[in-house]
Amino acid sequence: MEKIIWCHCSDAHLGYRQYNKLERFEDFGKAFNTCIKMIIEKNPDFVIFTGDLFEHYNPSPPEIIQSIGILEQLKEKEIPIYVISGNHDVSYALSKRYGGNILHLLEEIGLIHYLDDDVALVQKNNKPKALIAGLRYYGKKTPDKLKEFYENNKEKFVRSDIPKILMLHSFIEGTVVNFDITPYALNLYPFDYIAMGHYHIKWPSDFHIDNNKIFFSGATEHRSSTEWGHDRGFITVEATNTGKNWAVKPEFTSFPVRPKKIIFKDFGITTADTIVNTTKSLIEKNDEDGILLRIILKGSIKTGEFSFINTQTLKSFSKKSLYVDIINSITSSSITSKTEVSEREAITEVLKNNFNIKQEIINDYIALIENIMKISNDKNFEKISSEILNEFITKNLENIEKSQSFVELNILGPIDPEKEPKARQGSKTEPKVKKAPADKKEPSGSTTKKTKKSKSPRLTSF
Ligand SMILES: [Mn+2]
Repeated sequence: MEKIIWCHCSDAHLGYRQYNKLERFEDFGKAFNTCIKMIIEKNPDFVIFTGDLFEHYNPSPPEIIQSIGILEQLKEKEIPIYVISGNHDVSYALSKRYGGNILHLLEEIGLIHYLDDDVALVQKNNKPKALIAGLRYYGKKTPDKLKEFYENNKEKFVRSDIPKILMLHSFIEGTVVNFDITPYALNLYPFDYIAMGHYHIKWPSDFHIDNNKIFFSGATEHRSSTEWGHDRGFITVEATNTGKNWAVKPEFTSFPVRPKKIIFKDFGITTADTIVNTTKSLIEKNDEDGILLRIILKGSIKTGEFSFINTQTLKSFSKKSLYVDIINSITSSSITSKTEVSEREAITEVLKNNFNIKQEIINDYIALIENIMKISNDKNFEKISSEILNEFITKNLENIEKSQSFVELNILGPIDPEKEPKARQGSKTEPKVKKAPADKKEPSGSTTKKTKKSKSPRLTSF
């Protein structure tokens, strides 16, 4: 029986200089390079890449050089790669004004096949291998644009002698709350495999669901801390002709990236001294060569106590980590910082996004706390819930640490993917870092985000 094999990867975000660190720029290159090298080992007929090759739509020369060095390896092995744009790597307004973009450049020098609302017939030794449709990023307009695109190209999709693939850079229902298109809408089209990008986590978590044809490979590095703990990798798809259509068998291959670690500490009501001393020992205990360390501090400082926590001082306790991010959610107990409603929302976010717990179970959990509040006559929702939750989190962290991955505990507010920051914002190559002497560990004061109380919502960027 004839078999066709392809690999699917996505969201390399080349050029992302996270935390203003050159090492992070290199990390994103290394991750994508590892991905391509491992793909070559699979010897696929072709590769598909579902958007956000670059972090910026106007990549700098080093970023372009990096991408060429990686993609050249596929060209050497004569493995074609089909690429669509994402919301990061192409500005359609500028592309229109200049008559082209960075993906056109890579196509011009023969490194990629750029599908911009286009259909390509993949051929190997003059033999057709697959039909690939690739859409540009349309966000909420995806359902309409896909319909229009399909109508315009209908006659091409009649054949069934080769697998038919659709590439999209969109959120689907089941990944984020604010999705662009439903699996139901996608399944109306006669594609054998729907390759998705934009959501940075492998989806579905179980690839062996019957009749599913929609897959996200996830990003090749962790772009946001909300992705920490999720494997980085690519999908290898084996398609076999059943006579009527093509049956696909996807398999996920993961590869290592820079290790990350997240620590959550709820102090309850305490003093600033305790917070500083405990955090110091927490950092010293978890400090490891080259890791990204994220520390989330929660609790409140006793009324009347000195209540200023200097996150720069806390960061300086780390000697080995590449970067320490401290999320200071410590409040002063004289101020009621959160309403009961926002506490319930915060807990819902933690359970839903980090532990994949269903809404109904969360509702039960919140009802349970409310019952305890009634019985114990304690009106402090935050105190009761964090006691229960902390035990849960501690247990989970142990399990997760064993498997060398870590969870993000999103306690700071609801995730709103709509409010993603503009691609270019703040991540421009800062001369500050370049000038800093190599032995200087931390350009002081430059990158600290001062988290004011616990109100500021955490953003998930894709
Ligand atoms: Mn992305």
